[in-house]
Amino acid sequence: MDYIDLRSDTVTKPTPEMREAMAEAEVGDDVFGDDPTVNHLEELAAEMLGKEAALFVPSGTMGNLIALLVHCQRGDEVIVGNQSHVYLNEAGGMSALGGIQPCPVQNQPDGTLALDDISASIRTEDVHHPITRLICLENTQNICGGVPLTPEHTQRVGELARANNLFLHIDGARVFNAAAAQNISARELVEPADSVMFCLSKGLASPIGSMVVGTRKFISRARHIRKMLGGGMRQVGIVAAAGIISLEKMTKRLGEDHARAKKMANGLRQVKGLDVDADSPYTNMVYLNVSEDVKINSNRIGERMKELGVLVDADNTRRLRLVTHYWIDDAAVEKAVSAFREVLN
Ligand code: TLP
Repeated sequence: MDYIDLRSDTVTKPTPEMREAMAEAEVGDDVFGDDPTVNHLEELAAEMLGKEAALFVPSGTMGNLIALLVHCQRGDEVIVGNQSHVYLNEAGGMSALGGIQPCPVQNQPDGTLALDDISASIRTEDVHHPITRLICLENTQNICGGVPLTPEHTQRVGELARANNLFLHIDGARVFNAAAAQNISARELVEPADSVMFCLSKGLASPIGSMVVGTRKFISRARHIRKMLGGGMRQVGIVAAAGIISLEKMTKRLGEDHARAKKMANGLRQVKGLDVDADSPYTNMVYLNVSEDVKINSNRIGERMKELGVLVDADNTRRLRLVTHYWIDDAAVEKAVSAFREVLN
């Protein structure tokens, strides 16, 4: 059965054009720097993000970890959102593998970190204190609704970082969604950042892979750490070929996913028993709650939806996130809304 899969945009399978490019990709040993397709992808990513250099990495999690390991020494502290992926969903890698301590600051409902909160979290010079080294932003901010951070906010955080001799890293897993939603370039959005990680394997539909971008010096250190983590890959142009299509083509169509998320949210607002968040969606994520008066639990909702051909990521809470992507067309949106209506009746 071909499911309508709304669990995440990570589920996107490669497009037929990607599969063709992958089959025909020119390859070489990328650890030797010999893979022309990877080299092309890295140049393209650096160019599009307005940074000097880029590195192809297996996952967003490894990309964020590499960036943190380049910027920080053991015992350093990183200011992160308390709802950020790097803090909540990366298996504690920064502490376990880097000896880096996260300093969580509350994410505001709009995904931002309040400048006063950041300032208050920067350690003073004191023999007792860890050294604050880095501020980490997430754009789009996933848990806060897939909300895009504005270039103005990013600029202000960048200024604060510079004034305090700190680095700024952006977890831009979905930075092209953030750019599309605000009708600006990703390059403009990440201008104040020293490093950015973004994913090819989410809304950009590649099967695998993320990119880390920054200065040449930063990327050369990052390449070393990628090897240390076991992320040096060989004839990986096979995968990078899809990444090139992600950057050249898929970045231009994300508005369609955002429009379909809106259409889905509007449809679900008519379904009794579902409370779609007031401002949802900002990009490709619809966030909603199952109302308290619905007696069936969310696990059961997930099972029933699956029987009707729709996959949703339902755990035991009443909160649901539905994500649109390349493989969700208008008919899929309509089918998903009617499946919810049937299950909740
Ligand atoms: N996010 C996944 C899950 O891990 C939650 C998802 O379905 O949204 N940064 C952000 C903001 C992310 O949302 C994710 C993945 C990552 C980093 C990690 O990327 P991968 O999965 O490639 O390691």
